[in-house]
Amino acid sequence: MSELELPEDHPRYQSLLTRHRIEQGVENGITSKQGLIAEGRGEAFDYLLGERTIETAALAERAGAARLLLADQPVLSVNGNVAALVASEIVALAEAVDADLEVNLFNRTPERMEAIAAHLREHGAEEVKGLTADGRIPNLSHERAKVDAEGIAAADVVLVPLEDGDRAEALGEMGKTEIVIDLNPLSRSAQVAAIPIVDNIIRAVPNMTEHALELQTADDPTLQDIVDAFDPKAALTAAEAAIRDGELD
Ligand code: PTJ
Repeated sequence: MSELELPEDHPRYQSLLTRHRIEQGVENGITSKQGLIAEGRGEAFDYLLGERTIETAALAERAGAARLLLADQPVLSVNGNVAALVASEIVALAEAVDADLEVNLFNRTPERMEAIAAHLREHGAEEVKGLTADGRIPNLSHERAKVDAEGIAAADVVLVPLEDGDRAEALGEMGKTEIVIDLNPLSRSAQVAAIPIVDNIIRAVPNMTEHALELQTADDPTLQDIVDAFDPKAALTAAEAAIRDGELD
């Protein structure tokens, strides 16, 4: 079935679309098989959240957009799930905040690196980092430590969607300001983030772009006020409460 054939009036349309994109991602050598498992876990949290952007996530998305606009060298990290789910949307966000895109994989293989970079270019990316791999994240073993010296290694602010907890912690130890998109508010990635966004990436990235476009002409103190007003601990507590106690329609 192609994306166009999915029944838009189906009550679980968004979830069907997401599954379809991830499945295609695996078939096209973009997403890892583990990415399918990660998606299943994310879906369960999203179901309990009511498949909507809760109020604190909306605030996080606005703060995340403001933080990216304030950054000197922002980088958006792209893995196999991100590329399959929101390729054109992440390219649009990179443009809106003037950030670099870097392919950065947990299960790194040259074939997947190339496939994801090509996929992003097909969706409008002009430059894709990650293939040079001349930098390292300290205290991480093997392939998952590889980054570009001019990309994530040099960045001050990094957007890390659906990130493995170990790497999120290691990036934090490098002094990076991390904006994490993760549907699990208890994950280590969300816990170490300066700005944790507990929302589905398919909603979070377009929302951030919308905020970024609206805030593009704002001055630095205005952007800083938006960032300072955001409370990461309160946002995580609210997300956990919504998941545990939320009413399903
Ligand atoms: O492409 P690679 O090799 O870099 O691998 C990517 C995955 C995602 C497989 C890898 O980073 C991984 O194993 O991640 P984890 O540890 O399973 O963490 C993924 C997190 O993302 C989990 O907490 C999920 O709940 C969450 N998640 C899954 N799907 C979504 C999501 N969060 C937001 N939106 C989603 N659609």
